Amino acid sequence: LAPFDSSLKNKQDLNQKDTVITNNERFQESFVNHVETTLARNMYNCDDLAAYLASAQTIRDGLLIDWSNTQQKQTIHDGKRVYYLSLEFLMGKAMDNALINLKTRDRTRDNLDLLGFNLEDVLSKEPDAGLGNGGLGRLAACYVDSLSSKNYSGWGYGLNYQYGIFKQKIVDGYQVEVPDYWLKFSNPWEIVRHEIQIPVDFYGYVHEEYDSNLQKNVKTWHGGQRVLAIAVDFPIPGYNTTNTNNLRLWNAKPTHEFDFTKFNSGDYVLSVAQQQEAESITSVLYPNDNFYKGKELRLKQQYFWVAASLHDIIRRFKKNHKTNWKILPDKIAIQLNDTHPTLAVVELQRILVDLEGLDWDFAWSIVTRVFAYTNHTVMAEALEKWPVELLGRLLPRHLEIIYDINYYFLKDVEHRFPNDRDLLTRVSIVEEGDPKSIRMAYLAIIGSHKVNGVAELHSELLKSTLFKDFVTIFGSDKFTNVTNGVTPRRWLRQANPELAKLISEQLNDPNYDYLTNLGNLKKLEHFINDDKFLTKWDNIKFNNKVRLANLIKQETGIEVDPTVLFDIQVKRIHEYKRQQLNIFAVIYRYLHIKELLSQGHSIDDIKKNYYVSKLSVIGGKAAPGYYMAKTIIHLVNEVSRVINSDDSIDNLLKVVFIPDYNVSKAEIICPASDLSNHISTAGTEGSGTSNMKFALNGGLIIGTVDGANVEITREIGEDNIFLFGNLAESVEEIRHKHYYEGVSIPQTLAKVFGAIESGQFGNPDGYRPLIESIRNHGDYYLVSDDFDLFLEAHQKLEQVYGHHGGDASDKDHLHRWVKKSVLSVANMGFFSSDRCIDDYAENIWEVEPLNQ
Ligand code: GPQ
Repeated sequence: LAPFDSSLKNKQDLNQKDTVITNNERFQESFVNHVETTLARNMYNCDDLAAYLASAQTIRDGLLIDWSNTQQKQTIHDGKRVYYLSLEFLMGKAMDNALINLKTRDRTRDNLDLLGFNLEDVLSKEPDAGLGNGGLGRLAACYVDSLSSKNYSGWGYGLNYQYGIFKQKIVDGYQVEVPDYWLKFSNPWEIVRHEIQIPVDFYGYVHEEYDSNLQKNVKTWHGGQRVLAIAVDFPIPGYNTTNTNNLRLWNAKPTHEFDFTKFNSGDYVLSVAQQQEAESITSVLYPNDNFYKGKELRLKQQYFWVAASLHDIIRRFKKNHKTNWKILPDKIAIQLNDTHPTLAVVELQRILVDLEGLDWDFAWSIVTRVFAYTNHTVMAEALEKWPVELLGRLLPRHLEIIYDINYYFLKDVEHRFPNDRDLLTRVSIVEEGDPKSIRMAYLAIIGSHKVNGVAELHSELLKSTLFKDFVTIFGSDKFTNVTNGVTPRRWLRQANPELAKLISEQLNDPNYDYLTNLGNLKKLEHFINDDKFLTKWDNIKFNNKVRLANLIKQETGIEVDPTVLFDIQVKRIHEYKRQQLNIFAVIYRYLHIKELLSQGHSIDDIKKNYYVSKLSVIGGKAAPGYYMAKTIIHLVNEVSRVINSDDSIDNLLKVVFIPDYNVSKAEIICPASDLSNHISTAGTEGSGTSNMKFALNGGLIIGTVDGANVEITREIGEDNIFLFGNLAESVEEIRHKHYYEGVSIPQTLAKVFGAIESGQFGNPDGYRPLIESIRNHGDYYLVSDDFDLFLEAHQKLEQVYGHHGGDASDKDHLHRWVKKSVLSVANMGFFSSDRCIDDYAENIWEVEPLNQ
């Protein structure tokens, strides 16, 4: 059996052949074959892990046919290609997604059954590919899925970290980080391309010499350390199409060129060890989210990745077009996912000028047409500013080029805006501070033809604040918006199979075509008064809550009641995302319930007149060095301990912190929410994407007027979302007031602070900085200002939810919440990442799909 048949040259041939994807016998044969050969085991000692590895190998074999056909087709077509450069790809598990996209999930389940395995058990053995921190990395993963599904020729380029985002353990209520060595078993999805080795240099010096041919001085960089980049490819299957793009991640390896003087100096072992250090470049993902930390190894990662990727891209270009540089921008579009890959701008200029001998201006006109830059945040602490000293030491020639780019840019600005020295200082790529540093966002803007934010409000804020001067200089057309989206294959079909199935039945769409035409969800509105449908819908939500209850039991030992309202906030822990606001409100609710009980109210009375029964779930990782975020995690865990062990409140309130929030857990959590929290201080969240995942799964949102909550509200209608809080336009003024007049703490919040300080949730000393940051240090995130508004929003939504599941004779009330849920889902079509990719393709990359 040869699953990969190189004679399958095109799709027509392919359709006539049986493959492991389409033929049961071939699947089973290949499975057994992989158990016996690839794994060197036999069917009698094949456990679930081995079954996972053998089925993954089998599916991969099938995938490779499409993958190799796609590459061939794209090469022959020779159209414009897109490259998405991202330092993070938060892929999660690959196998279930591959089965869904290849439409072979049911067949595989049956085949595994026959072989004596259960598909779910087998799938659960795959480790998450956690090569990202949060939203930015998961966005990149959704985008590569859509690039394939919408038939674009688009590759991702990133790093193949050996350690992805750490695993979070909770010990005595505190976060403890444990390294995640996700490659402990062989990775069946990776195709190591040992033949693709690209040397990448660091350090060294620049040599300048007169070139008599060119009749000018030329500069050559002589690197001091050389490392090899080895390509590792991951096929990315599209949904309902054979188009299978490539995600190319780099491994760092030592070169074969030994430094003999070192070796001959006697210490052979030390020399080998030093050589081996090269691999450390791709060993670990930096675990910071929305935060810049200027570490030398991180800058090395960035250049290593960018240099390898660009040389690979240029090599591919040259194969077809030799040195016909002027058509480069017609053949290549490169998207910079945040400023992390900004050195690519400099590297391309260096390749064209130093290595290919192009004239500076001609090279620069090519460079700026190739690149476009996506900004994901306006928060100052996230903006990359590399010290000149470090950059100059690691990449001496690149620093010179950056200075030249800056010189020509400022010269042009001065010419067009004479006598405005302040403007020149403000927009200079070089910040004359201590330390003197390079503003990467400015370099990215100057080196790109388009700059986009990730939601309307965010893109507007970029234009009016952070990048204001650049709008003046370049004009506003250069600055645009592409509101984020998520892939409905993973975030609906894979995460919520029951709901996806109900929708396919209801829309009379047995092929699930709506998953690539998400606007079709709109038709669900027709059934808004169909009681039978609403009941089915509601039952599915209940089943998903049971599934989450099981996960919670398994992870924390806590038993939760799936009939209560599930109120969820899962995302990275950040002061700006305001998990502290959430937990303070939970404490307030607890104190109030206790007070009502002490006044003689019964539990039933409280349920009827005050609060619905509720489970509050919080989950997320804190960056290891982020003290305040870790304090918030500790508080949540202590509050959980105290409330959950208080029998006097019955099931009125429970609190759970879910440890180690990751993509796989999100797939269980998102479908199970009645309500999810997206409550960042207005103006701070770029977009948010979990808001979309929750709403797409029929959960309602409590949120601030921030990020993509704005567009979600526009699409689903303001009756179907619970908005609260001060608006972005007031935030500056309020902060100003805090600064000059002090912060006024509402009585409600003061009660909460009092309880915490009394030691009700463990030793209060640890929480002091958290409370102080609000009470005495300016409350930068407006917790005090939004607290009562948050409580009010809860009261309002609980009036709607209160009747849910209540009096069955009152149908109107019974389904009031469920109708909002259906209306949300029906209007979420806009938030498919397919729409985003089409938008980028048309307005930024100027590429068209290569239809199958
Ligand atoms: N985002 Cl700057 C990250 O996940 N990490 C980062 O370092 C930065 C941004 C997020 C951002 O906070 C969310 O609002 C966005 O939805 C997400 O990027 C994708 O654009």
